[in-house]
Amino acid sequence: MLLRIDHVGIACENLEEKIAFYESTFGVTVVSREVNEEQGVKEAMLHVADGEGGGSYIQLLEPLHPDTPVGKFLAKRGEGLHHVAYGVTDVTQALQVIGDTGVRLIDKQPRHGAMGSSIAFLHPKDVGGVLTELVQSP
Ligand code: CMX
Ligand code: CO
Repeated sequence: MLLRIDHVGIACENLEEKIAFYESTFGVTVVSREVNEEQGVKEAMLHVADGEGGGSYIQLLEPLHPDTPVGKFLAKRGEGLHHVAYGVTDVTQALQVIGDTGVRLIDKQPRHGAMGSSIAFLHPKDVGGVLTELVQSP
């Protein structure tokens, strides 16, 4: 069902500072910057590699407000790895199959993600403490 690791989501206090760090330390480049009001983030995608069904990326996330998923995460845990996102062919179908196993779906249907993708989250408490995102590339 999983095609590849689409991205790792990293929570940070200052997006521009973290972009500069990743670019100078790892030689990766930003391919997309977006504000996603629905997810409460200002974000950048940095390209790492190409894979089956799409690329793989580092997603840097700065909260738009304290009362958002990433804002709450920063207040509780500080900067660091926020979620892992797997590429799938069909998010709606993957949600159905995974939901049937009893894992709680944060999103019952796909939402809009970075770069025109469709995304959905699985509850970290049912995935061994890992907030997990499914991504269908456009
Ligand atoms: N990874 C692992 N565990 C996490 C977590 C994370 N990122 N965020 C929260 N948790 C844990 C908390 O530690 C807490 O555990 P305890 O009860 O043991 O303390 C529990 O989940 C509940 O956490 P909370 O702080 O009360 O937060 P909420 O329940 O309000 O929200 C969650 C948690 C996962 C439902 C919410 O963050 C969410 O809906 N996330 C999905 C959307 C999202 O993250 N969007 C931003 C990224 C957008 C993108 O990638 O494009
Ligand atoms: Co993500």
